[in-house]
Amino acid sequence: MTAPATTDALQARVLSLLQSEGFDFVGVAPSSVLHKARAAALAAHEEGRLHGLHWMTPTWLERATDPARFLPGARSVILVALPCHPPEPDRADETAAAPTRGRVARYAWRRDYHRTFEKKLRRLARALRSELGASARPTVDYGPLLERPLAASAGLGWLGKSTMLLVPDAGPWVLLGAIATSLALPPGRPLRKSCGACTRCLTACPTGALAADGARLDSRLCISYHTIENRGPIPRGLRPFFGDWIFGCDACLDACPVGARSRRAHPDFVPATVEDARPALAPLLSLDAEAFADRFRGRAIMRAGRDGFLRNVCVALGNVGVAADLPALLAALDDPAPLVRGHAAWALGALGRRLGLDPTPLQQALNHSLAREADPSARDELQAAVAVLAAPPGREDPACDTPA
Ligand code: B12
Ligand code: SF4
Ligand code: SF4
Repeated sequence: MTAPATTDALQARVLSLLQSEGFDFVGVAPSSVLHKARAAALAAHEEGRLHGLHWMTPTWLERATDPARFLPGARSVILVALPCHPPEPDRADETAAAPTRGRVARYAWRRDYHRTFEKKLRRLARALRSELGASARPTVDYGPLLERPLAASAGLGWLGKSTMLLVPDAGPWVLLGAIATSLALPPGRPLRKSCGACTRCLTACPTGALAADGARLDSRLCISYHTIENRGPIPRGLRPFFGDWIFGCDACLDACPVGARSRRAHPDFVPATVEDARPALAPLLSLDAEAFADRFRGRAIMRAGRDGFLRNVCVALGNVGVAADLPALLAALDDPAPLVRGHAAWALGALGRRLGLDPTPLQQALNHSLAREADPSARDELQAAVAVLAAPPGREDPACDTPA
């Protein structure tokens, strides 16, 4: 098959293909190198703001800002977005005996968005190849393509101070995908919009991960980075600022006035029950690897891995747990993963102190674990927790008072 004769006819055909896959938000970026985004990304790398994202090397960032290296012969990049701002599910258990619940970022409430996009993008790429005789390569998230600056260049939205792409009417509540193609499609125009004087996301960020002048994020301080990508311990000084977030963080999105009233979400992203969005925390600590996979298969939460996720649950319990959560945390001192044992120890120290509990039985349990603990990092956590419980009332734990 060959492409339609005129650019208008080609554009109309591509648009109709995109719409048939349910993409309401679409735009086309030229395939030229994103020089400004490249410079910004290389500076972020140089300054350590991409800490822990090991694949994002300078070479990767250079490729990710050059669509012609992503797809040789690329002349356009089609950007697509799906809305992801589902309403909170009903809480049926708002009683005194309600379990302590954690919070999952909205994008991960239900089906892994990579899967939703992949299916649609693969079908589209196939149609571009077979029907229009073009070459086409899709991606969602993993790249190498920097999707936000490309989407901004396509006029799909603008880059907010939170670093999120803000789409008119939908705000930051969209997820992105892209298809680079050899088709010469008419590019969109960048929107002439900005955040103006607003700084709500900057103030709302619990850890100060966003630079005060906006548009720069430091992964070392970001709850989303630590709860999703970090495979090791969460820095102790940061933990108290995580609140009840157990996977991702939406604080800078929730604060954004742009698109705040829109409650649109692709059906794949709508939670079935409160457990998808705000799971009861204590029962999660008893999941072994198989039970974790059974419960979260097909969801983005798998990315944290069982040990990383249970680590996050411990931190949340330390921050928002109640006395009824103590048995689950005490049992987690025997978890097979040192990462989980260490964070359970921290949570017991934080919880005991916050609730003003008698420290003696907690210290006994921690010391009992310490006597048989061989892992150096878990030993350090146990010792720190014993010390926190021993500190005189009112004295702040020196390891827990600043985010940095
Ligand atoms: C790595 C990554 C992360 C890292 C961010 C690390 C960091 N320091 O930036 C972590 C794990 C923390 C993260 C968190 C989140 N992420 Co993320 N993440 C990505 C990923 C894979 C790469 C983005 C990235 O870091 N690039 C490097 C930085 C430097 O570039 P950038 O932010 O892409 O682009 C900036 C520069 O180009 C610069 N820039 C561009 N032009 C110019 C011009 C000038 C003059 C200047 C000064 C700067 C400049 O501004 C851009 C925006 O900040 C993208 C997918 C992709 N392939 O693009 C998803 C993506 C950005 N993430 C996404 C989402 C949903 C999230 C979370 C909301 C998830 C959550 N709820 O927990 C949070 C939001 C945090 C936030 N405020 O951004 C979506 C964003 C959708 C949107 N509407 O913007 C993406 C696009 C995934 C997707 N396919 O939908 N993420
Ligand atoms: S995701 Fe959370 S921690 Fe990260 S920048 Fe946004 S508000 Fe801050
Ligand atoms: S909260 Fe305000 S400053 Fe932050 S991204 Fe939204 S509009 Fe921009």
